Amino acid sequence: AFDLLTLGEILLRLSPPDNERIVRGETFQKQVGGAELNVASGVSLLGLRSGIISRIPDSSIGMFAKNKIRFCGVSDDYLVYDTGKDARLGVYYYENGAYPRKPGVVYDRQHSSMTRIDIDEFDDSIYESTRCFHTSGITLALSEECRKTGVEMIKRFKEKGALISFDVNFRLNLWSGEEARKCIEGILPYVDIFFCSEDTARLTFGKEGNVKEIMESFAAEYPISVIASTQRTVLSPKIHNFTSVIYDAKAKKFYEEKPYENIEVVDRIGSGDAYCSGVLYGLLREDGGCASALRYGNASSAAKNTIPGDMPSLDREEIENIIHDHETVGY
Ligand code: KDG
Repeated sequence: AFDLLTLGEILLRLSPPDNERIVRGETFQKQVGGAELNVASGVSLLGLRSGIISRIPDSSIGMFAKNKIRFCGVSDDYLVYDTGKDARLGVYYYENGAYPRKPGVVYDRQHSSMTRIDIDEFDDSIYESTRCFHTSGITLALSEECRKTGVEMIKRFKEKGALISFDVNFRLNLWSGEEARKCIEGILPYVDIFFCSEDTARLTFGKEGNVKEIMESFAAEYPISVIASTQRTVLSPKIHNFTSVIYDAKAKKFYEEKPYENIEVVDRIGSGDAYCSGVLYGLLREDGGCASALRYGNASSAAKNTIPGDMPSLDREEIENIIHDHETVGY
């Protein structure tokens, strides 16, 4: 049995070493990424049982991804292998930036094995195997099949009593704001834990007011229990402040803490996913609740910014040391 199952695409991440450029460099470092895998990996490092539901090619590239997934403590029980001739793992290229040159992402993920996922490939027992199910807007945007599977899984997991967690994770290069809003409004009646940035709430959902008013407005419309929104201040490209606001919609109570200041940003990709993992861990752990969700979420995200690669890599003790320092010494 799992504490968390996530549904999402696993991507091969290729990046030139250090500050080399894609257009010029000769080598790529290979890693795996993908928003929902990053979340599962963070939750596993913090000490809960997680797994990923996905579809990958039955090839050496797929096996590389599978090995990485196992290495980070995420279960591969619900990986489906695509044996087709055109099976492929989606790829994204990431080039690190250094002021004044911006970091860059190039996607090469169309027609990946994941885009042809079929819900009938999964046994019904999956819906009774976890306390919480998480996916994001990225999955719903990838293809018709991904959307159908994502929406249907949300309904089936909910029916079997799992908590439903959803991160809007809006990507303009995958779908339009209008398409995202329509689709996500259809699943919000099933969502218990909702991650939405302030910008996305305004631009995609047309919300007005400050972050707290936005959260109250979502809670007035939908039966969401917990709403979380990250708050990042970019002081310079490589120095950020970070905190978040969490709303316990049932108790009508907001949770906030002072920001982590002057974070030395090495690679911010995956820091939103690390945040989700900390929040979910904080909610799902024994004696959990919004107060611990806030502390673990903020610390996990702040720490991820300092590490190259998509995935979190600090374990619970390391995160707890960061929380302790943040609350006492202040840096
Ligand atoms: O949140 C991190 C993701 O952006 C990264 O893993 C790549 O999944 C990815 C995406 O679709 O952008």
